[in-house]
Amino acid sequence: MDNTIINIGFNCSNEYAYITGVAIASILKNANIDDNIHIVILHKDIPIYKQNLIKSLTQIRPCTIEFRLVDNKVFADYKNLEFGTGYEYSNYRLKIASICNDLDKIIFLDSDVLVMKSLSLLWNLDIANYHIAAVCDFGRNVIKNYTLKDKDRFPNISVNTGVLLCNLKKWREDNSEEKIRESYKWYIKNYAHWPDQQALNITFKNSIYYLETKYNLGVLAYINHLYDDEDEFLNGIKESVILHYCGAYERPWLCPSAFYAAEWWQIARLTPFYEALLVYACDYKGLFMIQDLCNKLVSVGEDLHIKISYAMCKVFKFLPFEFIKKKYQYYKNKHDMFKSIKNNNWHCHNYRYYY
Ligand SMILES: [Mn+2]
Repeated sequence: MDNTIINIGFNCSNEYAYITGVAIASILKNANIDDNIHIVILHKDIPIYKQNLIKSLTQIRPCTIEFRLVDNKVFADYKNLEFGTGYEYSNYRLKIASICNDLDKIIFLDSDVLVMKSLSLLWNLDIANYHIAAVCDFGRNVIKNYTLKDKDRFPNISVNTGVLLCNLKKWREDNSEEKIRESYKWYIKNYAHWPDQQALNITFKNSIYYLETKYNLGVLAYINHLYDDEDEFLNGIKESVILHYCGAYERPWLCPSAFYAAEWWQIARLTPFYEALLVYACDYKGLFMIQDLCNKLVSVGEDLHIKISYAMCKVFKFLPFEFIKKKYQYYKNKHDMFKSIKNNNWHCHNYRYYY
């Protein structure tokens, strides 16, 4: 393995700084001894004292940690309908090729990840002929149905962009940022959800290198039955490289009793902001936030699809076919979960009884 510098990028807000810090601590704790790591954090508002605390994570293991201030004005065209203004930083990854114009390649990660192993194998994959490398999205059928009438604009299998390996040299050669901007503008005119992810899927439709599931494992998505193919997750978790706490709202920093939260807190304990994270988790407002978000999730209308599929499987489950029984169980789980959300019973206090 060569010893080139592994560039790893994050976008981050002041509010998420320590959570991103835990992701960084996990990279450092689990790196190989000869990994040469450079971390770039794109931000707009992280105060110096927090930057210094995050930089002190080099005590876990030597590396370089750099903060780059991004001008929000550059993102005036990227209004995020889903989250509103103030969340522009979630789109910073759409312009990494110009913000990081000194780098030819970068692993770009969401803040809600935990890295379990060295990223050197991921880094050394040959993606010279591709713009991005990413893992298939766990709930790609939901996304596919959501945008069905425009299906030709999207790749056959869409990817989750929480873990990205980007060929920035190719982005610059092909003027990809302009294309991403066009995709984004078209998307938000027609749809609301996941605009940054969808803009990348549209733009790089024919230039995606598909990564193994182990590089982006939606642990909460799995426990909430959001995986289209649960075996995909079960195979990937055996050799997990990156855990991703997406697709659900019981994040480990809000719900320390949730699935795979213990692993996250084990890393959090290595950081100088462990106590700050503890206090944050104790804040009961976190629980209301989860309920609120769950109710919004139901309003997306996904539950209608579940309801119909569940009713159909119920009728046919007596037939002697294993796959129908499997589908029935799958939709029953989902149906029960949505029912529980509707009754407002679904947050981390009863989470452990529920599963
Ligand atoms: Mn995420």
